Amino acid sequence: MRWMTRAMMIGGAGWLAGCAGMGVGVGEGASLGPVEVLVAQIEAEQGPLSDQARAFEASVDLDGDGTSERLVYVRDPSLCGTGGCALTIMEWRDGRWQRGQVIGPVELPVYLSDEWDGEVVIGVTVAGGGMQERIMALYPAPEGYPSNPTVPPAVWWRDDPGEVLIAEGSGRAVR
Ligand SMILES: [Ca+2]
Repeated sequence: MRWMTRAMMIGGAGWLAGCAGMGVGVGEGASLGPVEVLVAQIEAEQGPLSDQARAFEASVDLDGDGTSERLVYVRDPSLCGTGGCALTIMEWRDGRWQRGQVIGPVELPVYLSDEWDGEVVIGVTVAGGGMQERIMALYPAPEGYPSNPTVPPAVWWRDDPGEVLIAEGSGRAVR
């Protein structure tokens, strides 16, 4: 990768943008970050995101195995409904980022609890659709986290939700 770094320094942002596009086309997934992998998959399935698309991400070891997962939240008018957008758990497997569980609909912020029984409780904000805004706690189960935070087994998190994992203002433009 050293030549690439050097070329990027010489060639500047235009060259880098071209390279990233080529990387998707030839399957060089190992060089792509979790947001780029997810956005490429979403666009392949649902068409291009808008210019307003923003991505939010946070790194956390959800299962305590020593390898961090990434929580990725992509906000775009083409993806999101009145209740919010999807929160995707990206997992590092076989030398590349792969899409894991999808949780939604979710609004920001996303919270992280102290460890619960060795695993991490995710808190998500739910609102919209006539619902009062509240924070729902998602407890991990053997099959994963509850995929819909608006219904059980997600539970209303009435206590202090703890640390903010993904804040409203932390996103970046996807392109
Ligand atoms: Ca892990």
